[in-house]
Order: sequence, then structure tokens, then C-alpha cells
Amino acid sequence: MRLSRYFLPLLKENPAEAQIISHRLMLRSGMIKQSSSGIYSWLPMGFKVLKKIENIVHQEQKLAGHIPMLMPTLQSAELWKESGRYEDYGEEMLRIKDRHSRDLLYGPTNEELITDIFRSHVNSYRDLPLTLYHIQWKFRDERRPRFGVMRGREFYMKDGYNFDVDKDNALHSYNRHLISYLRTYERLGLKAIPMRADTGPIGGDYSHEFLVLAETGESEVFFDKSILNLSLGDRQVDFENKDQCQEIFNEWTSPYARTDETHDNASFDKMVPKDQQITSRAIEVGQIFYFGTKYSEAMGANVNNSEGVKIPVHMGSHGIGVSRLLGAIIEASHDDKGIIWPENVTPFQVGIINLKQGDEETDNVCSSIYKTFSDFGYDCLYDDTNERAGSKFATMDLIGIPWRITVGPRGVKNGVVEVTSRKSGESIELSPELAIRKITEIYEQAD
Ligand code: P5A
Repeated sequence: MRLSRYFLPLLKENPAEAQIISHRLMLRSGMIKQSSSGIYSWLPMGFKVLKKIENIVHQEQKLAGHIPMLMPTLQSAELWKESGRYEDYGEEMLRIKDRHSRDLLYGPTNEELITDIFRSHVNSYRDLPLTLYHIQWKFRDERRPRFGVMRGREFYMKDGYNFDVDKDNALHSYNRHLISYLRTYERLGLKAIPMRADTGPIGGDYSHEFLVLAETGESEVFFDKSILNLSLGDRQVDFENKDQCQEIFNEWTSPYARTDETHDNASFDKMVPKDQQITSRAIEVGQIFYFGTKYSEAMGANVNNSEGVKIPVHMGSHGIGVSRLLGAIIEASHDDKGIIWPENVTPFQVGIINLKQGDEETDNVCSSIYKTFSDFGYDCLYDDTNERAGSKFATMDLIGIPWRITVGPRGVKNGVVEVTSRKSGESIELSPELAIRKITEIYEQAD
């Protein structure tokens, strides 16, 4: 993409309404625009990152054996009356009437809708286990929408629902989700810690939240420092293997780690030596639940078991805050100049700066590098505007592209361009061919 042809509405000043860095940087770099409180338009660059994150979430869900689908944003109130949540959900639910005065609602979550789909089509244990998921907009009329996409009213969520024949199998689904979520966050360059949590309006008695440490996080968390050493890394996971999943689950959940809702000082002191105790702020980027037969009993989602006896199916639900993740990634990865995108989610893999637009040789080298990257299928942002060099550098730093190639007339005469890492700030001079090779090799390794 040539910057002169793109839509990147940058803001020069820090927007007064943005209290935290990720919100400021998303507005300043033209990723989002507020349309009304807690509701945003996703401008081209924000939309690109959102889709990249969504894609990684899809890949990891499919690896775990979960099946993608799509449910609507508007739901009939009737289903929620069956489960008993229509009244319980309170003011966070946006209730709507259609022209026939029928009660609809903008879905804050989908337990009822998916249970209805399940009960209409599945009636034998032979069709289990089954995990269906979608990535769809949700609406919650939050009391205090704030921090941009972190606590929106309209937000993008991956929500999945497992159906199993009994508790034992449902807990395997729970473990599988825990592991696939950990893998997803690692691929996004985030360290997320699973913590015992309350179940709130979703219900059930068993839940973990995933928290990314950040000073600006809305949750207060308490955990054993040793958990920071855990990582899945390249570990091969067989998601069908119950024992392996249980083992990984135990490894990650036995150290003390709790949110303020479930924290208990006496247990913390008993389980964790004082010098290992950490108290911090954190951002909740996902949550998983096992709620057994709460919805299946209320809504009659039954299957015949192997003895031909009708039993309510065991369920859980699992959510990732896809739009919130953009904020979390920026909170975890920025400096005073702007965003530093991890290679896996960056909107553009390479930025090219032309220091002397209009100089024939410089323009030619830039165009040829741009064309090569584009032919390789890379997303490259070429700053071909007539802005001053200082302003071009500031823009590239603000929008956080991990690798920059700077092309100027002096370098071109010597056959070199400059390759700069956004993260370390280090630069080296290379021929255009070697510069391209270096950057493509880095991305191949990151994949
Ligand atoms: C699990 C999936 C659920 O709704 N039902 C279906 C369950 N869980 S949850 O914890 O309430 O939400 C899942 C994740 O969504 C993100 N999230 C939000 N993101 C932005 N703005 C909001 N207002 C918001 N509310 C929830 C969080 O990351 C949460 O973990």
C-alpha cells in the first residue's frame, strides 16, 4: 500500500478523552474512531490488525478440533426467557422491539442460542463430543465504557460452546480450551496467566480467567511468581489426549493465581512464600466456564446415552475478547514514540521510507523493493508522500511496523538502504536484495 493512496487519519495531538496509552495510540494512529460511547468504527489499519488476531484465534481453535460457524447478533428474547436469564441479565442487555412488537435483544453472549441449535439437531451421545464456536460482535450496555476497545459496549468476541456426554468429558473440553487459549496468547506475543475466577452472569461453579499483566488493567490479581516461568513454547499438544491435557492443565493451574473476586489472603500466605507473592493489575483477555447442565436442563437439550436413557448434555462456554486484545497487545508493547507490533499481528510487515520523493533513482529503488515485497505476498506500507523525513520517521514509529527500510539518494549511490528494527531501534546498511532477504527470513521464522 502506498501511503499517498491509503486512509490513515493520524492525530497530531493526544486526544483528551483517552486515559490509557493503548487508547491514545489507537486514536492517534488512525485505527479506530469513536462513533458513540463505547462503540467504534474500525478504520482500515485497526481493521487489518483485528482480522489478523481473528485469524490466529481461528487457526488455534481449529487445531483444537473446534468447529467454526456464525450466529446472528440479534436474538429472540423467547430463548432467554426459557433459560431464565432474560430478567436476570439486567441493564447490561440491550432490549429491542421489532415492528411486530416482538422482543429481541442484541446478544451479550450466546449460551441460549447455541443450546437451541443443539437441541434441534442432536439427540444421541454418538454425536458427542462437539464444540462449536463463532467470532461475532456482542453488545453489553456497560455502566462505564472506557479505555477505548478495552471496555467497549460493542465488542468482538470469540465464543465457543462444548457439548459432552458427562462431566468427565466436559472437563476434558475445559482443559482443551485452557491449552488452546494459552497457545493463542503466546502466538500474539502475550503472557497470559490463567486464574481461578467467579462465574458471574454466565453461571456454573468452575471458571478461569486469562490475565495479561498491565498497570492500566482493570483487575487486581494475586499470584505465585513461579507461574511466570511457564511457557508452552514448541510443545506438541495432542488435544484428543485427555492425560496430556490434564497434565498441562495441572502444571498451569496448581500455582496460586487468583483475581480479586476469588482471592483469599490466608491461602495465598499458606501456598506461596512471601518473596514469591506478586500483586498486580491485569487485563482480562479471556474466560472459560464449565456449568454442567445449567442450560441443557432449563432448555431441554438432551441426548440418549449408551443405555438409551435420555440425559441432559454437559456444557461449558469459552470466550476471548478479540477486540480487547488489540488494546492489551499495545499496552504490553509500545514505547514513548508509539506502538511496537509483534510480527504476527502487525498491519504491515514492512515500512518503506523514501527520503527524497521525486528523485528518480530513489523512487525507482523504493518502487522495486515495494514490488518485490508485494509479489512475495507481504503487506508493505510505502511512504511515498512529500512529507519531511522527520515526520515520515515519526509516523512509522507511531504506527509500529516492526521493520523499516529507509531509502535516500546518498545510500542509493552507494548501493545500500537502511534496515531498522522498530523494537531495538538498531539499523544496518544492506543492499536492497539483502535487506529484502533479511526481513523475509525473520517473518518466515516468526510463522
Ligand atoms: C464465554 C463465551 C462469556 O461471555 N459466554 C460466551 C462466556 N464470558 S465473558 O468473560 O463475559 O467474556 C469473554 C471475554 O470477552 C471480553 N469482554 C469484553 N471486551 C471488550 N469490552 C467489553 N465490554 C467486554 N466484556 C467482555 C473479555 O476479554 C472476556 O474475557
